[in-house]
Amino acid sequence: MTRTSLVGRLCLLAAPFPFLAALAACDATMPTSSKPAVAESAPAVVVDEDRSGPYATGRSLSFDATLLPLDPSPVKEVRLDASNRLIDLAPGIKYAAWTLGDSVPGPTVRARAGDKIRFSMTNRTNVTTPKLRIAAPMLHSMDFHSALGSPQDLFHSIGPGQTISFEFTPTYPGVFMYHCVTPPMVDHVASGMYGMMVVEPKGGWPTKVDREYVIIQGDFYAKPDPERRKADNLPVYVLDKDKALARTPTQVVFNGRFNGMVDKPLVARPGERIRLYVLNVGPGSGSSFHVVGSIFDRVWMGGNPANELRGLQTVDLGASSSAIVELTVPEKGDYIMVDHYFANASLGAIGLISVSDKVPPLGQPAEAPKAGAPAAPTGAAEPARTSVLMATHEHEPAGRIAKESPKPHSATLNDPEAAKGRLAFDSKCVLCHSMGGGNKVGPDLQGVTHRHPDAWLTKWLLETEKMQKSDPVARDLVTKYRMPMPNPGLKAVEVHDLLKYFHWSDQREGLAKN
Ligand code: HEC
Ligand SMILES: [Cu+2]
Repeated sequence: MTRTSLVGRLCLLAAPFPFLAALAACDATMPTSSKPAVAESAPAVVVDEDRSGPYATGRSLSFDATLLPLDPSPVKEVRLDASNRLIDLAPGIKYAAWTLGDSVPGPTVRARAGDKIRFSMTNRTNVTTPKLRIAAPMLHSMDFHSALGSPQDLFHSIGPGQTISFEFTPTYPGVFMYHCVTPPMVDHVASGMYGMMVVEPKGGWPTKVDREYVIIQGDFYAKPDPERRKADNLPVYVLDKDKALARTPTQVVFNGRFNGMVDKPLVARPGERIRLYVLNVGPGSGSSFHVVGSIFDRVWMGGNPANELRGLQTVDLGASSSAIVELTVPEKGDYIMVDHYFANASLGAIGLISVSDKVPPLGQPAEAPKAGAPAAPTGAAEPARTSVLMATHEHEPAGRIAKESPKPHSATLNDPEAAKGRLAFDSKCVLCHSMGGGNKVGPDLQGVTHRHPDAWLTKWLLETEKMQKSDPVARDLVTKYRMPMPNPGLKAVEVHDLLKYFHWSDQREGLAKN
């Protein structure tokens, strides 16, 4: 009982967009133009059909930073539905995201030049689910940068309860963005409606690597919900349009999470060669992608091996620009992936490649997956894939590598002030302090409320230099830790929130011991 309407008819005014010549017998990196243009594919079809079931399906999809191997089938069914979903953008920040495929970023599509992509999308933005979704019914669409065709036809907007389907055949290899293209575009992209499509050359990549990962950088502009809605007792955040237009992000993140891959590092073994598929979505920030401790042996701009550069320290990526970078990680250590526009790194664009002998060798699945452990990197068979899928979809708290105690972090924190304090701690203090994970540059702050009264802590955080000179307890600490803590530059209210967080953490610790 579906009414079919050919969207193409609505777009008669749109000038026909000639298709470029397409592949068949083409060189690995370029579609050949020696063949006549391919026939235009059938116009997109829109039907009034409100489908249920999973929001993202297809054997070519990866739901995590780990890029799964190519699915050999020459026809790829891809379904990515438009949805609204609260995501854990940063500690204490439940952001009301708009998505394609129900995650930010959407799942990564992997195909080969010449494959047929059979795409469909249902607009499911009228669904409310307690704690997870706040309905925000509106038009959405899908624009694959890897597709050639009339935008007015393929990338047509559909309303809630409608389904659009179209087919296309990617011709150029590369790392392409997909996104919602419904106006105002800045709202839809800044709210999370984007993802990556990887198109391999016909003959595969010219180099061999041990592991493949996806890094998608995007910026967020969050403000507290004017309607003061809550989820899991935490305040909901929504798009701050003024900030988006001014290009002053509140978070800049890899793969949809503030400091995402610090919590849950990518993994490799010493000496391995890694291929990173890097996309900077924007929409407001550039990215100067760098990996501390390594050099990009090869860089393919746009992800096309025809555009090869060698021995680079960074790749500079504007909005919707991409690259494949290959690097080796010579010895064990934590290699830091960072946007070298450090303001962006401080807003969350940072992650780790954790290199150690403990990582299972290739082709050997990880032993019994420990709770929260990073998923088996390559060659993962079907079960691993499902678990990756579920982990991403339910937005479980990311597991930490065991060197830091996960206890206080994975617990729910109901007091919003304490939650803000934890957010401040995670962004401004974790470089030098842990909470229960042992001393770093500065002391472990677990138990700090038992060591100092609140008045002392407040003074320490606001007038750090003065205390280091005049207060005997502070002087002893400086002597012991051999480096004066820099004044963290906090406002009184931030100090208040931090103390709330410290008390919460110490109370929990007390409970755990009794
Ligand atoms: C660049 C490193 C660095 C950063 C960043 C930093 N600290 Fe410190 N912190 C230290 C060091 C080192 C000490 C030990 C005293 C000293 O040497 O000044 C210290 C001491 C402390 C103490 C006293 C701890 C005790 O056990 O007596 C507190 C409390 C503290 N820091 C809180 C914070 C908070 C909160 C933040 C974030 C807003 C922060 N620090 C950021 C380095 C740092
Ligand atoms: Cu949209």
